[in-house]
Amino acid sequence: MGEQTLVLIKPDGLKKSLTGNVLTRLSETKLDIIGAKMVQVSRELAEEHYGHLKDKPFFEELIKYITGEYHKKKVMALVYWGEGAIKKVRDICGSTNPEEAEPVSIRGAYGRITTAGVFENVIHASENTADAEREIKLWFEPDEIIVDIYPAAEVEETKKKRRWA
Ligand code: IDP
Ligand code: MG
Repeated sequence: MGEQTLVLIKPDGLKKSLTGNVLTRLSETKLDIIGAKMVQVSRELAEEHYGHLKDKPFFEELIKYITGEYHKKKVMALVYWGEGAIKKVRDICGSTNPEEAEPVSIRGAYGRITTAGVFENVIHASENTADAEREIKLWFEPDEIIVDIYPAAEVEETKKKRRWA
């Protein structure tokens, strides 16, 4: 059965021009990309995404890292879809701590630990199906994903939005 997972190329990955390398590594999984976009991460989005780590001593540094304070103020967000997507992507990412990650994994090859103690590990990938659902719904609107992975409803909206002038 197909499943989906959220991938973020974090600000250090973009600053180090690793987008191509990371996408090439992920293409080994033969999974489908069903959503992709660049995002400037607000503090609000960062705190929501990493809400489960709020009590950790590195939380404030982590928020600064993911909002791009140390690199570029952008991340690339992707949804990968296919059989065993969550595990396949996590395996290629490697361990959370880049010093403990397999040298040939993305984090092992490109990650580092800063002197402030942040694990700059290039990539985020959902850990399980519940996290994947929460994270994909946080980062993407239904119409930004080309497969109907979760139920969505049509709603009447009067919110202002920008169009090309
Ligand atoms: P994961 O990204 O492998 O799922 P999580 O425990 O969910 O790991 O942590 C989210 C992010 O927070 C990590 O990717 C890493 O950037 C950072 N992080 C996690 N643990 C530590 C730590 O012990 N020190 C510093 N940063 C950490
Ligand atoms: Mg995690």
